[in-house]
Amino acid sequence: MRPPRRLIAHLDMDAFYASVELLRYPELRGLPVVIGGGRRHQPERLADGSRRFARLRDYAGRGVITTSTYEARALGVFSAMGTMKAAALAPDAVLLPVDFDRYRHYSRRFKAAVAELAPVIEDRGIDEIYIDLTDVPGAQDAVGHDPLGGVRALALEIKNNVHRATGGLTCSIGVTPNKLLSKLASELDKPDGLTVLTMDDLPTRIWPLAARKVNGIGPKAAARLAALGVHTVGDIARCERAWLIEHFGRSYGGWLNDAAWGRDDRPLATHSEPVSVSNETTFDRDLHAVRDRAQLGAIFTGLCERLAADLARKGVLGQTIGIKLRFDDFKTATRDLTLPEPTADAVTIRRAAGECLKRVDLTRRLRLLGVRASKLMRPGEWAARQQRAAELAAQRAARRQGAPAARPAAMQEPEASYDLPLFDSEGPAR
Ligand code: TTP
Ligand code: MG
Ligand code: MG
Repeated sequence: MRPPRRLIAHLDMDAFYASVELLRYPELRGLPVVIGGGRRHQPERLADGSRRFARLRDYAGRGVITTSTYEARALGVFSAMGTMKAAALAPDAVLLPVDFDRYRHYSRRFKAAVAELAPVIEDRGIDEIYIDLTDVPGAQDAVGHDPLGGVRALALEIKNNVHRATGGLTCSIGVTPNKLLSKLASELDKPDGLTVLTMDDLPTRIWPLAARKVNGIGPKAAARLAALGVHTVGDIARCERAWLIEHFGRSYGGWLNDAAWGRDDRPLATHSEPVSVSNETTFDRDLHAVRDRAQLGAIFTGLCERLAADLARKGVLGQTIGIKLRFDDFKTATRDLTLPEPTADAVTIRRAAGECLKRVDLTRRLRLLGVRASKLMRPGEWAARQQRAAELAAQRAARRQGAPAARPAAMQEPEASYDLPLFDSEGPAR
């Protein structure tokens, strides 16, 4: 049997904050509305039961718009635009204050509605998620002559469930073989869109898009591409991989080539990484730092060894090592120490924890002892950071000498200012 083809969806809510506001102010449907005011722009209840809304023309200040309805977008008003500038474009548009609690509430609701139908979800922020539909029953089925009929029906069902669970919010979904393409596809038919693409659709649907649309091609990279005459995703696809690498470094140049050809095998990140790993023990009887020194020392070392093993099992290093003590009067003390580099080594952890212990008054007897590692990172992450720091230092040194630096081998990478796609620079996810 052939392995199932990957079916990855990206779902993004339509004009999210604005749409949530329209649920409570349905009389604003069809009007240009922008979200970005403060408390003083709260709608006023009039004697006859109707509401009076603030208008953009009344706005004075330096705020920016968080989002706008599609009617306001038609007037040129978009996210991140200065509110005064927006007021010049659409003076009659309704202005509403931001109500994050409400948006978070609806965010939880729509995600729960999706999870009822497809549980493998990567949370990408307040209004978007990736969903792995590969193994959802029916997703691989053909319907009539449509080989993608099953997944199309499933995506529609997800849209309907979101609509129902939120009391009327719409979203747009893109379904493709991977996250990179789905993120692009979900935007193609916004609002209330559903776009299902295969690799065959690459030339017609993806290549005409501006390079900047690709998640991982930021403004700087896009400008540099444009200066080289490369404007669309298709333009990138037509560039030789070696040429891209020559101009953008091995990692970013290679990635550009892969991205333009729709190659991306990143799995969904379905659980958030732990913030810390810890280990603690409560003693059978209270122990004294001096009188029970040997026993305490053994317990302490054992805790550090177990912590090191836990870190290794999770495949992470910790840069901050901390201890926790609880005394016979139930008071708790914590101390921590940040190391010059992260570790998962028992001896290093034991030494750092020992340093922390020296900073605690140990006259009272102890009930509990714990060690914790935080500031966790993957070994590769640390290596990449180190390399990056070295590159930056080399660039700075070169600039000081006023010469274009002879780039050392380790600098076949793009400059730090590029918007690296690998892989968690998807920007502030919304
Ligand atoms: P987006 O999904 O980028 O935008 P949107 O949902 O408003 O509209 P679209 O239909 O195009 O998806 O962002 C989600 C929410 O995040 C948005 O409703 C408001 C907030 N946001 C900001 O606060 N500032 C910003 O610059 C952007 C882009 C969004
Ligand atoms: Mg959105
Ligand atoms: Mg979004």
